[in-house]
Amino acid sequence: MSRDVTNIVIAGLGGQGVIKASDIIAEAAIRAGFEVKKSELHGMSQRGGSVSSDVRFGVSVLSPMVPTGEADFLVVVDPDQVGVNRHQLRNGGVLITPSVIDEKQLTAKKSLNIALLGELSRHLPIAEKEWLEAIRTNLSLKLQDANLKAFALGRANCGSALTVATSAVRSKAPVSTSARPRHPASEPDFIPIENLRAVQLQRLQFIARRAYERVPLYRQRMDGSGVKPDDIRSLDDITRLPFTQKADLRDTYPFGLFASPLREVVRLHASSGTTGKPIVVAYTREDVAVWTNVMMRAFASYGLHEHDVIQNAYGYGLFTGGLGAHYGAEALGATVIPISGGNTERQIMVMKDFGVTAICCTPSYFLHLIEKAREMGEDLRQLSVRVGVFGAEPWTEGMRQRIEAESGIKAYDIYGLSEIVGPGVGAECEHQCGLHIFEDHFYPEIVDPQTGESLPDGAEGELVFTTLSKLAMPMIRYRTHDITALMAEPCACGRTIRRIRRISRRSDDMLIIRGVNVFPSQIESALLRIEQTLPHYQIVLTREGGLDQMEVHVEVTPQVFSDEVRALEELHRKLTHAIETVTGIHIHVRLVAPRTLQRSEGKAKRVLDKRNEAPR
Ligand code: DLL
Repeated sequence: MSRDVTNIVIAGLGGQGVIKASDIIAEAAIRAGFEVKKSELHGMSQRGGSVSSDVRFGVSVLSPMVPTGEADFLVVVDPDQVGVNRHQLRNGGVLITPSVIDEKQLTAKKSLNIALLGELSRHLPIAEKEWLEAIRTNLSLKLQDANLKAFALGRANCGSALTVATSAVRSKAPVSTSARPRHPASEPDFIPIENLRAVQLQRLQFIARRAYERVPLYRQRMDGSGVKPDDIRSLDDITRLPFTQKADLRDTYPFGLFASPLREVVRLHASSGTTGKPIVVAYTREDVAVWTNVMMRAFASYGLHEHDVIQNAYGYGLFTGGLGAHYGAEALGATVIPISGGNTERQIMVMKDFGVTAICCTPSYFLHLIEKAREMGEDLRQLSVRVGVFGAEPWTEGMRQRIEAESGIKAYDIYGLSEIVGPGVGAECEHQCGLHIFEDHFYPEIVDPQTGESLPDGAEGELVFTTLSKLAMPMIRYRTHDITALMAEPCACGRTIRRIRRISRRSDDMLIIRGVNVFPSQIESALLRIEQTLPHYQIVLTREGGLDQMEVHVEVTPQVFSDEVRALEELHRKLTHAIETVTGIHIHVRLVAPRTLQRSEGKAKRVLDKRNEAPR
């Protein structure tokens, strides 16, 4: 975030004048010639619940929301609200609480908010006369006198505000066992749980209201199930909101779920559906900023930093992978090579000549890169590349081990989907044990894929997300079809944001073969246990005499392929046995020569379904 912008968060309870104070800051800054953006989060303000407001000013300000951990000033009107808001403050930021004011000197207790503004005003490049004018314009005549006095009291204070080191602020966070120093971009991942839950609730209430007020489909759904945004009083109330499905995006194609007018939308992406029209997703400038922030946090959790050279081989274009990773890597300060997918020989050349230290692409494409490098006489283990950022498709632990052994890099998982933001919804940390969800922006739930009922932590089910801050296209309880479980137990890295287990399958990639449920990931993990195979495979489905048949095509290593028939037969037997054992059905294995199966530059196509083609 540019230091040319000043970030202020003001927080308190309903009735304490938080919003009024933020209006005054905004007006004073406008009078001083700055561009100002402001956003508000109401808890149950009428009932004395928490309220906070962000004010940002500078020469040019893009987003109204202060990113978590980036507030230069945190002004808290109610001392009890310090704890839940401290995570907002950047390292070295200034905390202003009622303790800086001698309240006995206030002529009206209600003017505490304005006294705190007096203290704040001493730190800001805005002349006193602008403040006084802003107070006069925002308050009725009868309140002006007491408040102008309160302002003067705060302004006369001398140096009592606290400059806070973030490490002190976060003293409640579990101590990280990791030896690696924490990257500053990762700070929001470590916020105390109770603060995180408070932020989530405020954002959930905000987004439920925005969706209800601006998107007809959400309003109809909520009205239909008898729930109003005001009914969301706790995070558990999220289950009262209706689900959203991919079909809703198709039915409202192209822009029907947008909550912002097109003039506020700065980017569109689209995800090609399996049938017909793509689904379209939209971002305001603020949404792009959030996306950049979570992608930067993902890179930071892999141990990357500004000295890294990142080759971004995710496709640039309507696919979210390319631009999503690009913006995050740039924000980290790394050197980004926007090579996009394809032209594999050039990828190897660039990796070698540009001293690449990290690469982003699908795991299947990386396997292809390893293979191509070998053909070109290069060994990736000898190059400087040490980190892979792999996602966009399911891959197994076995696949990770193969990749790491054959390339010498650390292969990290990254998860995301266009509907929620793109890549950067979740990412592994150095422990490679589940993906941390950036849940300050994307609220995860696990539900039973059949009944939609909520499932407890640890239970496997379908992942559902609610976007907590996306303005252009809020997603309320979006059914991802991705199958996983929430891991609520603390991670050794100390991050407080929860993890999900690696996603090995989707509820809709289940193949039903003669009544038995089979998943491609089962086949992948079985064949990766057998040494003489390459991790390239394809599942071909056919129908013979009305019965489904499954054939698994597996590439074998060049050595085996040139071996005598007996060795091939032995391998064939081992593979058939391994796959039949995990799937429980009779299958055919076909061993194929190295490099016969088609390679993909993006997501691999693991299943070729020919069941509806003319009979063989
Ligand atoms: O694939 C976004 C992305 C780009 C993620 C680059 C990671 C890296 P979609 O094209 O909309 O978006 O596809 C989303 O891909 O619902 C999952 O089924 C699958 N998927 C994505 N990441 C993973 C992963 C991008 N790490 C769909 N593991 C999701 C397993 C994944 N499946």
